[in-house]
Amino acid sequence: MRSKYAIMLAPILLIVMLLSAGCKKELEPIESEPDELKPQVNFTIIPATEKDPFTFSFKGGAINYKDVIWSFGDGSNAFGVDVTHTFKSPGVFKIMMKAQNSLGYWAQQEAKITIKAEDILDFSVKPQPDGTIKLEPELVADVEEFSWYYGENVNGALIGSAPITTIPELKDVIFTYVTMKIKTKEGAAASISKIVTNKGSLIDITSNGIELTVSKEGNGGTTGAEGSLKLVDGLSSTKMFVNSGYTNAYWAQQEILTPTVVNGYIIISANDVQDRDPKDWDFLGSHDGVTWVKLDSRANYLSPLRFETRLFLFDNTVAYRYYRLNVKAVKGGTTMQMAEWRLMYTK
Ligand SMILES: [Ca+2]
Repeated sequence: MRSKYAIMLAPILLIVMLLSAGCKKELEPIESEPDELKPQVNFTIIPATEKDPFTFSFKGGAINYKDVIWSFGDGSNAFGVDVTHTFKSPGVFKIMMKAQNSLGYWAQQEAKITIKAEDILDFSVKPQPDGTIKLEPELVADVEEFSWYYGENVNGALIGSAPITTIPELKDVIFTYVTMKIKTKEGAAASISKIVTNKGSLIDITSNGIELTVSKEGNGGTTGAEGSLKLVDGLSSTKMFVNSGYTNAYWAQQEILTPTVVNGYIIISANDVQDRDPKDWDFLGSHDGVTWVKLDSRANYLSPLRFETRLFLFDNTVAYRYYRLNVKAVKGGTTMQMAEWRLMYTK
């Protein structure tokens, strides 16, 4: 019996190290070998079906145990070796299987499940000939309930609950957020939001990998607290600030690694001093960074609002590699600032 225990100890210790989990119960030092062999566990995760992306089967392997408890990282538990669980929302969940014998010895294994809303649901934005905008789900999951909202989440005004829905042409605003929420037969819910325009949904290209160059660097240099990279960092709370010597001849340029059709851009005003805002500018495209085509032009475009997101759309069907914002005048003075400048296209 002694030799058998010694033989069994080696693999058990290995499992303890691998799983950081096996353990003997505390406060009760065991002088002699246990009467019962220590538990071992392992499990595999099997997604239910593509139509039900929230449900998983957990096939456990356990020996030398009395009880098995699972925790799914969403506040719920289950008992038994083989279990099935439906998560109620997207998220990152830590799964843990723990087996315990009658002496209090236990072993456990952990794993992680990630459920992303964007992998499960999407919707298309289709402008109609009469100006209205059709919203149509594109789904992987079987869905029982739909709801559509204005805004970046489900707290906005309810648009409707039909699978395919239509909103009026945008007249007072150039863009609006729309959120689609779905609920599955198993009771799981998820939502996804898009920026909607009269030309389709708005896609931000700036985050896809661009190289920024500027004719005059911002405060503190490229990576400074108010340097040029703050123009494209995705944060309206940070700004590029040319703190002296703005001479009505500033440009910023984005090189897109894969030439892409751009038919819009966003400028977000900075936190303070409206005089520093661009007032007159051109937006240009180029294949080679040498010869430029003017795609959009704005004059006397001013807003007293701070941190304001302004979207400018224009017609373009050519995929350029370079896009440039050529600021020809600020509201006043010799300094200039912008919180963000982002390239967009609609689809
Ligand atoms: Ca910024």
